[in-house]
Amino acid sequence: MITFFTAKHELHAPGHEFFRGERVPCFESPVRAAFVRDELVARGHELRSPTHDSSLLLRKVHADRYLGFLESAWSRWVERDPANAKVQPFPSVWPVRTLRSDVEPADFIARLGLYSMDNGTPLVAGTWEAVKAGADAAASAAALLDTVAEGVFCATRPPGHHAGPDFMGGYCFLNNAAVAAEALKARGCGRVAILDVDYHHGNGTQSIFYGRADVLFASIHADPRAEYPFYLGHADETGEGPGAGFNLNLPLAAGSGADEWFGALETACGRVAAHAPDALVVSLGLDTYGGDPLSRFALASDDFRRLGARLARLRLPTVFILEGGYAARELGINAVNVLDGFEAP
Ligand code: SP5
Ligand code: ZN
Repeated sequence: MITFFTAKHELHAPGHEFFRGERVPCFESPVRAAFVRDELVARGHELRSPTHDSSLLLRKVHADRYLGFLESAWSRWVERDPANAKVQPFPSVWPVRTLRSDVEPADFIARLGLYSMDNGTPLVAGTWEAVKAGADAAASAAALLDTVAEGVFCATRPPGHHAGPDFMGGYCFLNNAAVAAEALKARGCGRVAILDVDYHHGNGTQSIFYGRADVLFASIHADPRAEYPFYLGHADETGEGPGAGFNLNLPLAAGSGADEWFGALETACGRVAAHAPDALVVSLGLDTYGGDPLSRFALASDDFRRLGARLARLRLPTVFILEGGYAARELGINAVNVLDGFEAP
């Protein structure tokens, strides 16, 4: 499968994150993409550099003031104190209910809190360049789909599906799946479906399209009562206004097995087919793997072939976007198994 890949992802290589208030090494690290790249090359898939600029599409997906903040965040952080060049900034205060988010504070950490849903999304000097390259890959994949290919993969990191209209979170900054969907719309697709199979609910993608009927969002994920992102992803979130009925959440109990997972996949595929989209975007998280260090589903490597084969039966032009998956060594095998299952005769 034609795959967009660029070494620019290496510019986003934070040293640590927080877990239960303690500093721990980052789960979301450059070796993830290296394992995916190596497996793609070993199995004969073609790697290409992004060809399209996503700037205009990003303005459809994200608020201008959020994009402005993100693009200049590192310069502002280091301007505040040159010693910050060696420090990862984290938010420590958030505008929760009753507090105002319409007034942008002057203080950098206060603005970081305004634009973050958690303290688990470290920002470094190269973050903007890396995430912009990921969004460019999503735009490039959509451009190939209508002429050249039935399936295109974006082997990009960091992931994107937790990033909402005006906030980062869950290792995500720019919502690549939403960029791909908007790119497909701009290229003439009347209806698009996004199927999110990451272990975690794609809260950012859901929120971006929650009021829209043209972009269906369907997601299979761990019940947010027990798992990140905790505050979105319940079954009763079905869309609002014109988007009512165009959001489908299929939460499963943490610990669910492959049978339950593939049962939910059938339901999701049925809803996608009923939408009759012109193209499909798959938020391809591989953290449903039994060996994943963050997650509690139990898919085996062969199950990812089965996932790819089931998606192929939808017979839709499909953009695959890499999301989570933290068993780095197996990530390449599992991701490429999906692609090979999709392309198998
Ligand atoms: C894209 C994506 O998969 N983002 C996931 C963000 C999850 N962030 C919360 C991490 C919590 C760490 N839990 C560690 C459990 C170790 N047993
Ligand atoms: Zn995930």
